[in-house]
Amino acid sequence: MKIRLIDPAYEHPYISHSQKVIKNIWFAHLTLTTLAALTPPDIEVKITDENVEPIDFKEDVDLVGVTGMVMHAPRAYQIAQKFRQRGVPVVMGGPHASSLPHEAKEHVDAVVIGEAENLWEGLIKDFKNGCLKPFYKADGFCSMKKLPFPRLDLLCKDEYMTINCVQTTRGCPHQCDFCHVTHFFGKTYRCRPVDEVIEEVKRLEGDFLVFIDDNIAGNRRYAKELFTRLKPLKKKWASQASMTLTRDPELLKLAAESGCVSLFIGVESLSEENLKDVNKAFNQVHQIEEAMKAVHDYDIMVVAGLIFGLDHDDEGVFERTLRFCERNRIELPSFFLLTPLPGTPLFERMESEGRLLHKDWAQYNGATVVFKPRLMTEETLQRGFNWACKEAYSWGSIFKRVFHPQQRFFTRVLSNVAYRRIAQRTPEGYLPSLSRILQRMNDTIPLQNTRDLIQQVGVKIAEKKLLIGQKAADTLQLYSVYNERLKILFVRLEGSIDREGARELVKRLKGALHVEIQKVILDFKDVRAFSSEAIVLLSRKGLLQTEEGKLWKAVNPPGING
Ligand code: B12
Ligand code: SF4
Repeated sequence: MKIRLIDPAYEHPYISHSQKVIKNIWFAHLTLTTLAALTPPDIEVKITDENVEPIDFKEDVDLVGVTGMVMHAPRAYQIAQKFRQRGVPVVMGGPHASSLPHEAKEHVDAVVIGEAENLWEGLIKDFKNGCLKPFYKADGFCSMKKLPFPRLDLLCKDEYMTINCVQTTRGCPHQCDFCHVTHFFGKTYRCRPVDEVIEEVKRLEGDFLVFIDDNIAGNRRYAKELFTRLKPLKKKWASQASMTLTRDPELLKLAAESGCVSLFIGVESLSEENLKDVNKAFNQVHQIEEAMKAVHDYDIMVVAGLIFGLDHDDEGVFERTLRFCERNRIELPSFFLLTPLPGTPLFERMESEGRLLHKDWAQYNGATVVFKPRLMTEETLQRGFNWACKEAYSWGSIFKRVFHPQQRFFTRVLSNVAYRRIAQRTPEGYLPSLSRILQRMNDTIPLQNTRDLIQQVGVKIAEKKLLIGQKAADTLQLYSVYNERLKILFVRLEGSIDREGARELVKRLKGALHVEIQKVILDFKDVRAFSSEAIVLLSRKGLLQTEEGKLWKAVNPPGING
């Protein structure tokens, strides 16, 4: 019996990678090599990764297995159709088929839902006996002990940057709303026995490998043991981890000592509200810069995953995020557009809010807007994203991020050059017209004179037992968000306002006036102290008026709710 396992290619004018790029940055995932290893030895099994070699649709095979993420689904269905037309049965599994098994079943003969470890052999038996079932659903999660080593020998090894991929854990202890991992694995985090991982690593040729885990440090005790055991092997490795890894200096040190050279870290957003919205508040915004520095201190490169299009992202997000990457010398900024993947809580929310633009899965690729963003139009989000992708890999930005006296200088430059090739194919974008204004609006205003500040009094004291005897904050922080759909600029003020601060605020607000802005709402709720001169000035300029219908509208101005 002959089985052909297929990984569909993704055909897209600028997202698909050329052979050259695949060779520079791509590593083979472990899906089909794992499945091949689970196949009984009396069966001839072969793999085609369509990204690197064409499929032979005329091949003499008995059964075809297709995998695929959401974006690959339409191509997977085409492939299935071609084989089925010839009478060759097709089985589909993987992230997409597991999320939407009934949709998949319309295109294939059998669907595997979830992990294949406990199902594949039985499925093959059923096939041999002519009683293939329509669905095979994993009943719980498989044991991580004694997993067969993936059949890396079946890959065209020279077509990838590396085929040295190893998985040490499955799942993730977190549950971010946009992520497919917890949906697929439930809230489990399973670790393979360290001995088995070490054995697998020892068998790899060459000195570089990728741990394809979703979060290699999800269990710190396990990770510490693994890294300690890796040290003597003197390999170099790359992987993915959540930011929580950076909070354990011992773990980070061990990672570096065991050969870690690069980590993909899901930073996702620089907005606390965004992170809270998607259940990722464990990424603490005020700690991000420190976290990046901690990783760099060990000469580990950072590939930072950053998402655009979250509900609190306005037109300023693109420039703000790119400047953050430059300031923190992020080696490889990796921007994604928020993508509601079927099966995730994000998908359910977007669908119930009627915000999905369509269900053309091929467009669910992380680089195409497929939903209605909250604070901007689809077009602004798409163009801003394109701008950020291109701009991040302009020579100017590469220079700012990469030219500093740390190790691995050439690796940093070469990987940026490879990413630049991809970025250059992105269609033209533009920086939204209000971006500069929004950057400037949010700069902190330092206080000049704290002597005559009057603490806010009244209801606040009674309600919050705040302020009496407290020192006033010595800065004024502005949090400005523009809603392109409503054409309103919201400015939340926090800290203290003296006369100079009020002047600067007036200047900035006047400077911010733009044809696009039809109203500015100023929220004074979090202002702890004003000087009387500041109140006079703000009032004279009309910034404390609370009436509707005016260009400026104050919410919680001093002396009313304060
Ligand atoms: C390595 C990896 C990558 C590599 C892939 C390199 C490559 N050559 O493709 C990189 C980093 C480049 C990558 C990129 C992307 N990835 Co990725 N990636 C992974 C990761 C971490 C591991 C994949 C792996 O090897 N798993 C190990 C194998 C053993 O598990 P498995 O694939 O699930 O297979 C098992 C079962 O599903 C089942 N099975 C699977 N297929 C089939 C087929 C048959 C016939 C049968 C019977 C069974 C079966 O059996 C296997 C054994 O149990 C997964 C997360 C994960 N834990 O799987 C994400 C993941 C697959 N990626 C994901 C995404 C979204 C992407 C991107 C689209 C991100 C983006 N926005 O750009 C891109 C797309 C790239 C592309 N063009 O294909 C999502 C997919 C979600 C979805 N529902 O589509 C995942 C699940 C991660 C996540 N956070 O949600 N990725
Ligand atoms: S930390 Fe990463 S892998 Fe874990 S649930 Fe969140 S996005 Fe997914």
